This record gives sequence, structure tokens and C-alpha cells, in this order.
Amino acid sequence: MAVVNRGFGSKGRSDDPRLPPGQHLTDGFPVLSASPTPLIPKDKWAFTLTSETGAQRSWRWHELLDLPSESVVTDIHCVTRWSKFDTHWQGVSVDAILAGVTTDATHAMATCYGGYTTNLPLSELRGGKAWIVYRYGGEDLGALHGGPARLLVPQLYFWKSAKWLNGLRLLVRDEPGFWEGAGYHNHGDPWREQRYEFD
Ligand SMILES: Nc1nc2c(c(=O)[nH]1)N[C@H]1C(S)=C(S)[C@@H](COP(=O)(O)O)O[C@H]1N2
Ligand SMILES: [Mo]
Repeated sequence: MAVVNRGFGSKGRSDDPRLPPGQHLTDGFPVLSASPTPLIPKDKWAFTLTSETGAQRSWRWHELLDLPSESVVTDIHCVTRWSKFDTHWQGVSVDAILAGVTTDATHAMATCYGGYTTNLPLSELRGGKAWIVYRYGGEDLGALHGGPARLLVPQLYFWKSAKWLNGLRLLVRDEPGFWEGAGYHNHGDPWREQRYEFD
């Protein structure tokens, strides 16, 4: 008689309802970076919110840690077709960063040490849907995976989860980020298979 463990069996098969179309499950945690890994000491780290008028507010590392932190367990989906279930993160909700900010912006550009950018509608960043995370799997987030801190926007393809995050620039008119300007989909919803520009 076969022994079927919960979390083994059919989990991650292509008919698994947790897998978006065209994805397969990975046990590892692949590293995908378009550039060399920047090494940013925490005492040199800063995150800057820039409004559409150019007004800026920055948080140093200890100020980020002073904001209320949340634990997040979520599935992630890379456009190169791997998905990973139940990843464990800790960080600050983007809502905490945007609290008290009055803006006409509809979108934001995430900016990074190293120069990567990715654009998102503010509606995907607010309402408990996005975090600035600094711990993964119970440990400080390693540099390969975007430490000291990265964006986590799990409802979109993982290229939207900018590693080595150093800011959000609020936009009244949407602009393409790095991959969005190179033929990838502007929005990137894995459930609608928005991989490439014309999907
Ligand atoms: N700054 C930066 N962030 C980035 C990337 C990158 O090249 N640079 N790659 C993106 C892509 S395509 C993916 S799939 C995920 C990969 O995150 P991981 O390396 O932790 O798996 O980071 C995203 N964030
Ligand atoms: Mo990716």
C-alpha cells in the first residue's frame, strides 16, 4: 500500500489548482538576476519614497526595522515557469510606507541598487498585497535573493518583486521598467499568463 504524505502526492502537478497555467513546481530557490549582485551594508542602506512632485522621504535601515513587521507565507511564480509554494517572508507592508501619503499617482516605479526597475499599479502595492521584506525562511534575506531588502508582490510574476530595493517613485503616468520595456508584459498576472507584451 502506498503511503501518501500531505504536501507530496499530487502537489505541484500541472493540474494543481495552486499552480498558475504553464508553471511547474520547484523545490529549490532559483536565483535570477539581470546584473551582478550588489553588496549593500545595512548601515549604508536607505529606502526613498519619491512623490510625483519630487518630494522625498527616506528610511534608514533601523527606521525600516522600527516599522511594524508582518510574516507572510505565500506562493511565488517566475515567468521562466517555476513556482514555489509556501515561501516564508518577514517585512514591512508597503501600506506602512504609504500611510499618510496623499497622492494623485496611479503607478509606482520600484528602484534598486544596481539600477533595475519595475513598474506596478499602486493598487497592486496597497491593501496588504505587497511588502518590503528583509527575512526569508527565518533568516536575514541573503544578497543573492535581494537582501538587505526586496519588494515582495506575490500576486504578480516574480520579476515585479524587485531585489535590492532602494525606493519607490510615485507616477501619475505609467512608465515601463527594465523588463517591461524589453518585451515583457506591463502587468504580469500569472493567473492570466501575462508573460509577454502581447499576451
Ligand atoms: N534588482 C533586481 N530585482 C529583480 C531581478 C533583477 O535582475 N534585479 N530579477 C527579477 C526576476 S526576473 C525574478 S524571477 C526574481 C528572482 O528572485 P530570486 O533571485 O530571489 O529568485 O527577482 C526579480 N527581481
Ligand atoms: Mo523572473
